[in-house]
Formats: sequence, C-alpha cells, structure tokens
Amino acid sequence: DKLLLVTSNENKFREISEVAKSYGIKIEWLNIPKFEIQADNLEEIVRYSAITIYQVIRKPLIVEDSGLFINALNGFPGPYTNYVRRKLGLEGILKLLNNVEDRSAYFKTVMCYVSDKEINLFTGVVNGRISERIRGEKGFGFDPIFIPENEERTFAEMSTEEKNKYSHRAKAFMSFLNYYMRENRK
Ligand code: ITT
Ligand code: NA
Repeated sequence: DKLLLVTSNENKFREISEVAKSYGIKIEWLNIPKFEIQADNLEEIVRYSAITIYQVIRKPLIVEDSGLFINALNGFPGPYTNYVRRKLGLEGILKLLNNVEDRSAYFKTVMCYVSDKEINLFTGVVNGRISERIRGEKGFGFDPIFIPENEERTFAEMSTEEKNKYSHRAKAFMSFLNYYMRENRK
C-alpha cells in the first residue's frame, strides 16, 4: 500500500520523501486543504486534521504539524508558528529576542498516521538556538534563524540531507517508520 502525505508545503514533502527513500519506502504527496483547529498544542491540531481528511480520503495517510518553541518566550510561537511567520516574520522574532540572553529554542513535529485500524501520533524534537541574524538560502520557514545543537550553521545553510540528520521532522518520521515497517511485516 502506498503512503500519502497530506500537506500544502512542498518542502515538508521533499524532506520526508528523502528519508523514506533511504528506507525503500515511497511516499505520495497529496496537496489538499485541511482544517486546522485553534488549539494550544500540536497534538490536538494534527489529530483533528488527520481524522477529518481520512473521513474523505479513506486511505492510509500521514499529516504533520510543526512549531518553533522559544524558551525565553515561554514556548511562543509554538502552535501559532504559522501565524507568527506571516505576521511578524523572521525579523519579528529576532526583534523579540533583542537583548534577551537565553536564545534557546526547539522545533517540534507531531505526525499523525491514520488507517482503517488506527490513529497514532509520532513526535520529533530538535533543540537549538535562535541565531543573531538571518543566514542561509535553503530550507523554508524559520530555517534561516534556527541553529541546531552541536552546529554553528542555521538549517537554511544546510542541504536537505544535512538538515534531516538533526530535524524534528526526520525524527518524527523515523519514529513513525519504525512502527510502520514493524506493523507491515506482521
Ligand atoms: P501544512 O500544510 O503541512 O500544514 P504548513 O507550512 O502550514 O504546512 P505547519 O503548520 O506545520 O506547516 O508549520 C507551521 C509554521 O512553522 C510554518 O510557518 C512553517 O514555515 C514553519 N516550519 C515548520 N517546519 C519547519 C522547519 O522544518 N523549518 C523551518 N520552519 C518550519
Ligand atoms: Na499548517
């Protein structure tokens, strides 16, 4: 059975399919709009999106929701990351952290897998910090201001392959794959 990834974001598809390829699994991209409820955690948001899409598509699928959590801002923007990206942008985040000592932050992905048998969530986190300025042309979203732990470069200064070594998304997806391959061997 082929596996569908439902997202409006082509970058997510590119990152995930690169990981999938290395496991010999093929992912298909389904770019359809989805309902996102307003909630204060990614788990609730992604579960709702995944279930409502499954009711229409009726095929095994994954949906993921991601957010940037900044410790000095008590985890903001977190589930509001998309909104903040549009309203404040990268510069806005850098401004909020002007003169703030603690620049630590993390990215989190919650991935929801739905099939006729189950609804399961898989999580991935990458710790790091917010850079002093915007750097790099690759990636998307907040990649130009996020530096993962044990690195000096931002995600936007890395290839997809390099970002996948650290990323929240790759971790969530590998955790899903572990489960998925075990289930499909039975
Ligand atoms: P979906 O259709 O899959 O929902 P989206 O782009 O709306 O795609 P999210 O809601 O999960 O994705 O993302 C929330 C925000 O976080 C959005 O502005 C993204 O640009 C940003 N973001 C998500 N993952 C990121 C990553 O790996 N690196 C940088 N920014 C990221
Ligand atoms: Na979204």
